[in-house]
Amino acid sequence: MPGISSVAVGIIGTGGMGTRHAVNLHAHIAGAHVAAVYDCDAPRARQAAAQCGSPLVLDDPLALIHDARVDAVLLASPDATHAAFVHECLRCQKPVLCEKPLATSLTDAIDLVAAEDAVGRQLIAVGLMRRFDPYHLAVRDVVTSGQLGRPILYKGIHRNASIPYDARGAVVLTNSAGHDVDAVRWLLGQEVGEVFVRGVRSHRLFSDDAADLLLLQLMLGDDCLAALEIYVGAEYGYEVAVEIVGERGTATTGQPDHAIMRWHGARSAAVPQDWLARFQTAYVAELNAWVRSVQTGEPFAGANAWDGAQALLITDACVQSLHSGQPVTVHAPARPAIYR
Ligand code: ISE
Repeated sequence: MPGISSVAVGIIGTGGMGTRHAVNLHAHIAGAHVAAVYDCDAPRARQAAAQCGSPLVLDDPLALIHDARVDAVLLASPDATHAAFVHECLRCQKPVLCEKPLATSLTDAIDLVAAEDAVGRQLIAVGLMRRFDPYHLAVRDVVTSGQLGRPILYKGIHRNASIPYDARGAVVLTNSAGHDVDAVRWLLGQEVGEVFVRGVRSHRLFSDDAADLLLLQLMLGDDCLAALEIYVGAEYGYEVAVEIVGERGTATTGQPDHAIMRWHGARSAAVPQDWLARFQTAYVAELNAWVRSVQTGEPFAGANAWDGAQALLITDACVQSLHSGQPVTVHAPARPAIYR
């Protein structure tokens, strides 16, 4: 779509994340506007529309994808619907920003990569927004500058205040840990070769099969480790942090700046309660980069379908490890030319 002055975006799914994207697009992104929205809950779609310039409210997601008034699609519907909608976007060759995960099964993700490869150019962007977070970008700059020497350990924490879905380990891995394994690949510039995962339920009142606190141990090449805590029932708030240990030093994501308050004999700082608050800057930067890529026809600077599929390849191995109690080897397939 090179030359287009304002990209008409159709949004599928206007829950918390979709509405945040709609409002961000409307309020913060030059060169794009919300042209249409769809949600299976029509009043919710109308509510979102009222907050982003009163675009069309459509009652069929496939009609939205095919609508000639929509140039590009932003997908924030439930995870299980992603693969089918992305396929539809590829069929009519429309750029799509799909919230993570790209799909809920590895097979579906591999099919999407093959379908995009057959189209011959990148149309799929995946919403792995940590790649646009200023704190993560600062760490990446230090790592790629070589000042720390060779990275030898990635330590990550990822805590959610409450569980937004069922707390079984497989869902936690696909829906939440996908961010972490993507951040490992992106920050270290290396592929994961082996995973080992343990999980427990954090609260005894959770069902017996809950595993909302997971420890992931990853091996990258022969000489680099990653240790990830994924804890989605943390109650006190939402936190994501990373420390990279190199041969000669470390780099850590500073926490977002909040006022330190001294009051009633205590010193405290607020903790964000969810990802919408913690990653607002990243969501806006991600949208900006996506809109520019649609306007210029250049590949998106964030995660592409290949990255989305790699996240599923690794979390799929993590599910196997969690269930078997054994380390699992990850075999990365050859990367198609359009992603090189
Ligand atoms: C949620 O879907 C997100 O994308 C958040 O960034 C993540 O922290 C959370 O665990 C997911 O459920």
